[in-house]
Amino acid sequence: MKPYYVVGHKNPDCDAIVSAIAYAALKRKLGIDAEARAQGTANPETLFLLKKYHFEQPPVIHTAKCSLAEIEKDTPVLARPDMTMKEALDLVITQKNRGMLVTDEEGHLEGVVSVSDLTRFWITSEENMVELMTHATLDNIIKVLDAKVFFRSDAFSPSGVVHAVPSLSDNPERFRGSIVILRNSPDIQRFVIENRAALIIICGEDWIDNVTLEKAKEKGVSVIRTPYSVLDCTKYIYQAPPIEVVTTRNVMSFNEKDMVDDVTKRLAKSRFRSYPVLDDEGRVKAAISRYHLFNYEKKRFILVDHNEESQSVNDLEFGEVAEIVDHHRMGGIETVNPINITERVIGSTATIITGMYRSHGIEPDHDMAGLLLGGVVNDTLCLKSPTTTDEDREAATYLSGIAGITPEALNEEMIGASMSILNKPYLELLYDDFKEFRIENTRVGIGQSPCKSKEEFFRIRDGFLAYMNEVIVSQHYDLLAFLFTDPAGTGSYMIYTGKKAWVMKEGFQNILDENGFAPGIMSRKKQILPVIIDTLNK
Ligand SMILES: [Mn+2]
Repeated sequence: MKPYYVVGHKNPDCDAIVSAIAYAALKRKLGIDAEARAQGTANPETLFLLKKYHFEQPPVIHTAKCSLAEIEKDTPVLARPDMTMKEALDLVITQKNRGMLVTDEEGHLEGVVSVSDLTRFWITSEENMVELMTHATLDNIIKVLDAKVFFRSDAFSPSGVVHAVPSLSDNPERFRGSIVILRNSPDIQRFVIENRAALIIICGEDWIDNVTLEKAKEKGVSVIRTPYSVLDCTKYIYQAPPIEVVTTRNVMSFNEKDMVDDVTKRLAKSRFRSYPVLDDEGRVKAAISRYHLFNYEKKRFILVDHNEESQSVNDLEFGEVAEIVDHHRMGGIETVNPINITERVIGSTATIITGMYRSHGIEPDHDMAGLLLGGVVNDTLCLKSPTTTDEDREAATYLSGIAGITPEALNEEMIGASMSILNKPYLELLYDDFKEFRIENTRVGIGQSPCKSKEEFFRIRDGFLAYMNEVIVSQHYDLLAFLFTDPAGTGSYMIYTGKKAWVMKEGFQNILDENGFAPGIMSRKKQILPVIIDTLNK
């Protein structure tokens, strides 16, 4: 079974990362296999928090689709090219007729051998049988016949013709270079040796007279003895050639990184039963059949700090949403089965998760409490954002007690670690946290970023405003506004432009000070948008 993946939204903030880690840990404490994932790298203040409390950054997940590496497959039945067809048949039969993958010494795929490849010769023409047998080595023949060697000639090069139980009246020409299966009758043996057979195979008695053997050595004819009957011997000897002779090459194969849905499409055009799955070096890792592609276990997700598909893992429809824990507006996600949703009007998802620890009677340890506290203070601007509730404050007090640090002190440390807006390209700064609204016929865009100090704001203001003026022209906004918000939660510096810029000026005239600072203003949704709507409708 795959674990549940607990994952926050795209472009992850601190709350998204913290909630994923903390909720996955809680699930595991409750005996449920869960792992945190992230949709991107954590920002600098989150990385600081993770390091401070000894957590790893969650691995990044790119898609809800599964690759072949992530689904169940068959263990491949592997064979080397020099294996005899008999060994291959025996193996295939014990493996319930799955195909065999032929590889070189390093495991690189050379081709596929199916049961039909191994048995086709039974119904083929005599010519083909002869051709096939020219590939049989003496070692392979000895192996398939369990044979004992009386004499082996170094110059074994069979014509491919096999004779069984010849008679003295046969045409002597027939025996040159052939393999002859016979019983222990010295006169026949000598007759065949005299006519330069390549090999004689003695069935039955384990014995050859010295005179005959000397003659064989003299003429360069190999002599072996098998315990099998003539009938079995004739059957098995045709299974002596190595499987490389019947290997199908250039077969369709897949890389373990290929996505299941792509593979399914490609398989629809092909008719084999089983296909090799390779790594990047072309080495065989597994075998896959249609069964695996239509019956695989999908990835299951627990979404935290978001509930909208557009903010969630790519290709979410290929996975399953099992649960949602969030504090945003509902954005419509469809599920196959009923699921648990915890959707609260509250300052941070970390607060909700803290409540879940407590309701299960599990106290977060020192590090986990510090982590959760970081999530709460970061998402609520140190409990000063208008979205902050009593429950957030209470959770912060509780976590603060365990972690041994005040919310303010932790927030300060995180702000210290955060990236200065002066180091960000304007484009990133504008769009990293950007929301667009359409009010009547007015197109409004509002961006927001934490800003550590008044000095930073003054240094960036003019240049950034000029950039926003360019964006207004190219993107046709009627109003473009930006909030530089104090992460300690005192308020925001505001700049705005566009032909409807008067809306901001008029709407906030009683709030903005001479520096463009709006004390206590931190929320677009709760504090900016309502004013814009009111002012426009006046
Ligand atoms: Mn949040």
